[in-house]
Amino acid sequence: WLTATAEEGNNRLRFPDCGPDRLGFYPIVDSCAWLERLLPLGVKTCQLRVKALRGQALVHEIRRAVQIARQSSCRLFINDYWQIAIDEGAYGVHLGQEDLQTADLAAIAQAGLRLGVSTHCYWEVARALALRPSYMAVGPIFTTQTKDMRFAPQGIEALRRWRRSLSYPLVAIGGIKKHHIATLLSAGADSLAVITAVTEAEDPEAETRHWLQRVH
Ligand code: TZP
Ligand code: MG
Repeated sequence: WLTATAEEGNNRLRFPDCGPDRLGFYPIVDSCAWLERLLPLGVKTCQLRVKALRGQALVHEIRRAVQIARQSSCRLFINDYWQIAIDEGAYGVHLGQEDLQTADLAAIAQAGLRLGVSTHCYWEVARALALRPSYMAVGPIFTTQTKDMRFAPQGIEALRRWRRSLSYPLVAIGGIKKHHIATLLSAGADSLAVITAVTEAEDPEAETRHWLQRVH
């Protein structure tokens, strides 16, 4: 499978890059209501990660998310639902390793959507590399309660190591809080992706402003 993917990657598939600006602060949210709160503050990279909707409700949510993101010139990545992301003209798609086995990667590339890929260990990075994605997410950097993880935290050292050998934009994810910002940026992260740091903050707007000032 890896060989087939590599051939596709080398001969055919081309995922656009994410432009000259670093992806920077990258909140991951589960609804348009969150996008409406955060994007007007100046968030320029975001992910819609919906787990609770199906059918038409899901399509409508993604459609509206794409519109909201366009109004704020925000690079919106849709988690998992690559076909709806294509149909609705999203900026990009974010896929986990399991999704890579079923998603139509050629269709995503042909539609001109960016591809972000989750990686949790050496082998997953190797597999992702064959696809030449628009960015690679590396995680979990720290322990996270947000997602059931069968992988141990990789720590800052892993990020530093990947930075030395990879020229891809690297998105650090997993258990990241404000006090990690400086260390992760100096370890070479181009972007810091967070869920609970923002969604469970006492004042998510103030929290977002803080992250935006420090991560870009
Ligand atoms: N992928 C790796 S860790 C993670 C995902 C989706 C969860 C990140 O959430 P939090 O709350 O920022 O740890
Ligand atoms: Mg997935």
